[in-house]
Amino acid sequence: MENKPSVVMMGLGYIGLPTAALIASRGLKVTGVDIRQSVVDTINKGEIHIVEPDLDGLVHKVVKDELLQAAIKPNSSDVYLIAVPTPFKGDYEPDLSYVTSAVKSIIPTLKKGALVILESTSPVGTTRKMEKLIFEQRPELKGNLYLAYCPERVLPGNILHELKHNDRAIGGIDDESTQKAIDFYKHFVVGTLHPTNAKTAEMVKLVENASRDNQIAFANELSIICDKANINVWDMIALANKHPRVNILNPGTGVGGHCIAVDPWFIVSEFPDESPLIKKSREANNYKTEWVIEKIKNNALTFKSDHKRDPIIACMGLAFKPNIDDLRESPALYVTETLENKNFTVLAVEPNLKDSDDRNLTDYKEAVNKADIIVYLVAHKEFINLKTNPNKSILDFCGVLKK
Ligand code: SAJ
Repeated sequence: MENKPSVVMMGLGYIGLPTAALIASRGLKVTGVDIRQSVVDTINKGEIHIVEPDLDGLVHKVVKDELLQAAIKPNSSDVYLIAVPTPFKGDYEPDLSYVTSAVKSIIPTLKKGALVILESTSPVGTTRKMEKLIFEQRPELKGNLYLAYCPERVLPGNILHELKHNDRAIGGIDDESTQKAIDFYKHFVVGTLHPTNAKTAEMVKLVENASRDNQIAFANELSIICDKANINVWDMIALANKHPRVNILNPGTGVGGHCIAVDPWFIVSEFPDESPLIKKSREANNYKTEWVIEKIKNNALTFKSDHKRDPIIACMGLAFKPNIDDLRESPALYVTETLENKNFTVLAVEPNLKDSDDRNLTDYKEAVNKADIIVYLVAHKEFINLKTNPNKSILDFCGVLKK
């Protein structure tokens, strides 16, 4: 029988919990650690605290089978995975306090031959910092500990499938660490596992999201140029994309979510002189959202001078991307709230949110009937082919009318 290592997962968020459950479903004993007692209690009941398709059934099963158990503190184990948040603080500086505190809490439990893998999005050099921190307190482990960085790259909404099937870059602090980490991921990943070093793996993760940010910035800039030139940007991009080697992405209200709008700053903050393009892309995508707000305001002012009254504005979509209910870093939400704060009469529409405690939502059909100005901010499926009065002013910032 193959020897299955025991695993500690530090952080039971939207990456840590699905990963812990998937590993447990392969027959490995996993202790999931989270600093929130409520999360620990929920998981030990076989329930979950995040929204992700199919995760509830899987967690329920592995907890019942006693393969996954949640706890406040880590225990001694063969493999440690760290999947805690790395937000940014102040002037776009990465905040490594969660990673540092997770590492500090595993240090007393480490035994010789243990493998520690960092999965959290991290600035280049973080794995080395983690190594230093560990050996400062446990010098006797030098030469007897394996350390690697292996970023996750899953898409929320499809996490369980992508965790198993996506390729992964795995970078150890030395070749033995890389190989140990690859052997471990083979327990639950069927995608190809690509060996590299820790620094490269750290940069790979940041660059994936910076690359997408840059490509979206290009599309957003085109949308502003085309607006001035009175060209339909969606038609233009569709035609340009007929070229066999051109693939322009979709312009929109801006870039949201907790990854693409955040990770590029980790490169910029560390390499400020070398990253003007990455920084400019971030700024261009943020600017696009401000530009959208100005467009709506100008439209509202024109309406007011024509009709001698304030218009009702329907803001169609609040989520950060189509067909989800996630409002994190959402440009559409920012547009809607900015208009509300400036005392415009706004009907907020988000068909993916049933009822919102802190928000007054309007049904999408009712909103297009009542509104004088209809603003499409997110290309939700409900808005495609939605019948509207052709005499109303319609602003489509997400190309939903072209779908
Ligand atoms: N967007 C556009 N135009 C496009 C595509 C996207 O404006 O053509 C906008 C979306 O509306 C949204 C934002 O960009 O506001 C990001 O959406 P997304 O679906 O592209 O990405 P996320 O943030 O849900 O997930 C990303 C993924 N990264 C890449 O595609 C490079 C995912 O693989 C990562 O795992 C995740 O970030 C992460 O955790 O880093």
